Amino acid sequence: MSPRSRRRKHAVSQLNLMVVGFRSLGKTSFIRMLFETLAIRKNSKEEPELPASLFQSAESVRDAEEARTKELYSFTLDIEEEGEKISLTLVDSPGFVKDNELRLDVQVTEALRYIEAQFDHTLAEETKVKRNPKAQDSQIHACLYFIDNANNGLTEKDIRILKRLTARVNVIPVIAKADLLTNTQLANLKQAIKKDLKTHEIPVFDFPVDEDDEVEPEMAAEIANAQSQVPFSVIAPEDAAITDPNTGDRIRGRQYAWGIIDCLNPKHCDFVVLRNVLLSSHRKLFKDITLEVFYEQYRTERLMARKASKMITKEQKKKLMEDLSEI
Ligand SMILES: Nc1nc2c(ncn2[C@@H]2O[C@H](COP(=O)(O)OP(=O)(O)OP(=O)(O)O)[C@@H](O)[C@H]2O)c(=O)[nH]1
Ligand SMILES: [Mg+2]
Repeated sequence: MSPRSRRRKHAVSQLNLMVVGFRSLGKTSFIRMLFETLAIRKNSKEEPELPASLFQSAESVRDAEEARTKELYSFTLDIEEEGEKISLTLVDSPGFVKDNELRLDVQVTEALRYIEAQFDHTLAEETKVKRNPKAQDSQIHACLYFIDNANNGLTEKDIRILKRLTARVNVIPVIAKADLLTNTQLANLKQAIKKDLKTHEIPVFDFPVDEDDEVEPEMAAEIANAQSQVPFSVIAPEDAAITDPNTGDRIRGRQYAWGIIDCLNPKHCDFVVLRNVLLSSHRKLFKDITLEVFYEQYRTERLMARKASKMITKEQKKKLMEDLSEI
């Protein structure tokens, strides 16, 4: 093995994911479920500092207020996915409020500011004379937008938020708490959301298929399957220990009088498909689009703004000189 390929084999890929959406839709529960299914690398040098919310579900906290995510937080895990080493950062954010337009706008701006601040890190690194080759990529590569399944599609507020988010980040729409919907209701809601996205020309991540790229048939089928599931439905498990009555195995799910939901069963929800899209099949594409489209766009805007402010100063300076000469 050449040193180069050995280096590549050990290379760690950075992936940064964020969740946003209105209050109490299951964002933190989703992060907890994702965390529970990850293969954490034991050889990592330092133990990651993990938030308490990962070990205590909202169901087990009596006070609903206590369970609410109060501020944006992130944590990083060294994981291994299909033989690849990934440094995964998950960013959880406070739920948007529905009944205060002004506050909602501020909250969306805060989420966007966080995303832009990560671009600023790259920008600062790029402009350094001596760049750090080990600089971390903190850009948000994909953002899951949680949609309330109580509505018949996207609301006016969803549309407004999505328009702002899709200008800065790969957005993946998600229907949370899909256990509350029947099959028909879920199918109808998915259709309605797809239609709303199209009508309002909201460019959420759309699983592009590169015609020139030689994709293996198995992979092409996987991509087509993932694309057909958008918006992805997810169900978070309850805390109770549930065992499969046939095999006795532990199930991450929800138990009802009439049966058991297995959150990891693709027939019950799209969690496994979504997880694969995020961590494996589309990981590189998310990163490429973030750097080549969203970062480039942000960088251009920043440079133009800088140039404009310089021009204003020049003009102002000229006017000042003229004013002075008139005295
Ligand atoms: N039925 C059902 N309940 C869920 C599901 N996911 C989460 N919940 C419940 O919904 C409530 C809110 O869950 P959280 O994960 O705290 O929601 P959140 O979006 O992080 O809430 P905020 O941080 O306040 O915005 C809790 O009582 C969860 O147990 C689900 O898939 N199905
Ligand atoms: Mg939360």
